Amino acid sequence: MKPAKAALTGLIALATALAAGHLVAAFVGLSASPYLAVGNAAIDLTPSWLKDFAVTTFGTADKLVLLICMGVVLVGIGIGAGLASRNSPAPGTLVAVLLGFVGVAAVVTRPDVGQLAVLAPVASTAAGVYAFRYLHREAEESESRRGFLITAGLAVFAGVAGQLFGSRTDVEGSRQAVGDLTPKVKAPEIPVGADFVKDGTPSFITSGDDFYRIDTALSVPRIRAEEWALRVHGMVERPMVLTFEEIRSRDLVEETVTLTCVSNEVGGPYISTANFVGVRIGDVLREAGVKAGADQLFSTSDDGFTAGSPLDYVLENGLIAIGMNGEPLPAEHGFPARLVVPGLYGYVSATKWVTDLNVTTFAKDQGYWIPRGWATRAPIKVSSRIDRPTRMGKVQGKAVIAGTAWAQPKGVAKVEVRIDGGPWREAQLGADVSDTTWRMWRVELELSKGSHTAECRATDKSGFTQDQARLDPVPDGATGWHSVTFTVE
Ligand SMILES: Nc1nc2c(c(=O)[nH]1)N[C@H]1C(S)=C(S)[C@@H](COP(=O)(O)O)O[C@H]1N2
Ligand SMILES: [Mo]
Repeated sequence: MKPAKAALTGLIALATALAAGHLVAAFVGLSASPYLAVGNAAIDLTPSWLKDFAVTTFGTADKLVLLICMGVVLVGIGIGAGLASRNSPAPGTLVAVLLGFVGVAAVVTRPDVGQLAVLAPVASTAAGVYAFRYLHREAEESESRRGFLITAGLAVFAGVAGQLFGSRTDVEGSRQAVGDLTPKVKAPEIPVGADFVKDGTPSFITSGDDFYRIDTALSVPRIRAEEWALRVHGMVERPMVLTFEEIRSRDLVEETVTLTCVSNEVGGPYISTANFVGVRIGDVLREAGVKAGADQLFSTSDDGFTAGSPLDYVLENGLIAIGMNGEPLPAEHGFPARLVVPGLYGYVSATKWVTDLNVTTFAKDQGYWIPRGWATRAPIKVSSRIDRPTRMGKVQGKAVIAGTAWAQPKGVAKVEVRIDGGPWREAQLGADVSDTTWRMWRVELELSKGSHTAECRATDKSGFTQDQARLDPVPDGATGWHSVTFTVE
């Protein structure tokens, strides 16, 4: 068999296998699709250093990079298997079966799919083996390309059909049907002068589209509010199951909260602010009746992600949120419901697509990131960031330095700026909105022409000034003063 034909045999068989798996997954749960399941398993198994490298290098595109890398590896395997089978179909068949095992293993270890899910990788393996052996025979017996074209066509059809059926869960329709979420207690209006957008800070409230997104999900969980429920159980007197309607018909409160990711490097972008609407976690837990001895609220997402928060803290702070900026939560940010706890980094508190609240102990249960090297307790550290000038940026005439500072839940009391290691100067602060949100700042300086370095540091309302020592995000959040070098022209 010609090498080109042999390679094509492997490639088309592989595409057929993946497409067949994707099509079956559309009916048993899209995350059972072998490609996505292997990707998700890879994310869960990735050693922390590699994950940190991926996040630092690719930011939130890390998952796209993973899918592309997997694609490249698979194309390599497909071509390799085809070439190895020039004399006999046995090697390619073996490769198909081995890949099938990987798919089955990835799917059965997914926490977010039912028992039927295994049908997807099984169908995938069967289709792969069958297609490969069929194409191999065609290639040996005839010069015609018909068999190849038909198989490739079927693969494309199955893949597209799977994608269409799999995403048919009408999340948008369900969001629309939720309609207005009118809080009984509204968050105070954001006063003018809360941000300095003209000077380069972000706007005080981040829109849903601009809100940073961090999660381990390769495909956004698609859940309709009508089918969703929240289970509250564990060390409680009265376990409960709350439907979406039951939550929304309670007295809703609105809070302006700045969410912060522990992976944020000094000066990094993983921080945003929104008006969240929901019910207080404490109200629900008190109704369930927390038993003595419990110290952790362990929340689980529909996709298996888990987070553990200090129970005493969430009894007083935080929401089971169903709304964001006047609308139901966007799908990427947790629709139908998520937790939002001001003052704790997202990985120990902000579970999106939350379906389960377990009142337990830190000794008994560990959240997703804890065995991966991150701290069990992770209150947000006082920090500040220079937004303008940007690194290596140019400033004409008078220099305005502007940025952001945060110290949830204590609140920011002061931000200082110094130039070229000189004396600290106090910056003008934006209007004080809430201790659970960030605070913008600006300072105007006359600087000589040439290169300068600005540094900033924030002090919280208890008088604590952020640490100068540069620490990495692992294990419990970065520290250090952000510094930016720029040129005055
Ligand atoms: N289900 C789920 N919830 C999650 C995560 C996740 O990976 N899966 N990541 C957490 C982390 S690390 C952060 S910082 C916040 C980010 O919330 P956002 O994407 O709405 O900004 O969500 C938290 N909730
Ligand atoms: Mo995070």
